[in-house]
Amino acid sequence: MSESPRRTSPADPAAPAAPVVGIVMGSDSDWPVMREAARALEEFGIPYEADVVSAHRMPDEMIAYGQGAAARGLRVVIAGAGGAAHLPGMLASVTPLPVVGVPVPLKYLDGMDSLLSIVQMPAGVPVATVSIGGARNAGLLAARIVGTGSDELAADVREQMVTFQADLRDQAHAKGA
Ligand code: RP5
Repeated sequence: MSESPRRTSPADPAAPAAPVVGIVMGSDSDWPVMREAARALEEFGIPYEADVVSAHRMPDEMIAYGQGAAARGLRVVIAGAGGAAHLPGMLASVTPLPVVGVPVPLKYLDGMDSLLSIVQMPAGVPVATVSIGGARNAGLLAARIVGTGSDELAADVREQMVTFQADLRDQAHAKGA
């Protein structure tokens, strides 16, 4: 793979802002899907971090990531995985933060296995699941969650979201014209 998810998004590389969204995935191979979440956050200027934290291959690191996420200043976790996709649900069980799950489609079963693994959570352990391969919406949902805050970043995201939605409306009108 030419690209790796191991990176953050400093708006100003000289003074990197602390990430408020954590993007994690089960494998490097999920990055081509998951980078759309990163791109959405970049559009809104939201600092994020991205890394591989596999529920099955790195269980201790995965638990440590979930347990430490809020204390490190993250406000949302976006977790993507394919197949027996336990990462989002396991993270949701150990963090008080909202977790957005992205079902990553693999070679077999068209991502239905990933979707059902992520969406069928027991009551009490919620994961906000987006569509199969829907990492862009995961990024946009995380942006909206960040936008519920009371700080400057949140106000800025809310303002941008209004413009973003107006653009969507204009594009829909243009298509209908
Ligand atoms: C899952 O297994 C990962 O999230 C990935 O979608 C899938 C395949 O992983 P690799 O074999 O490509 O590393 O845990």
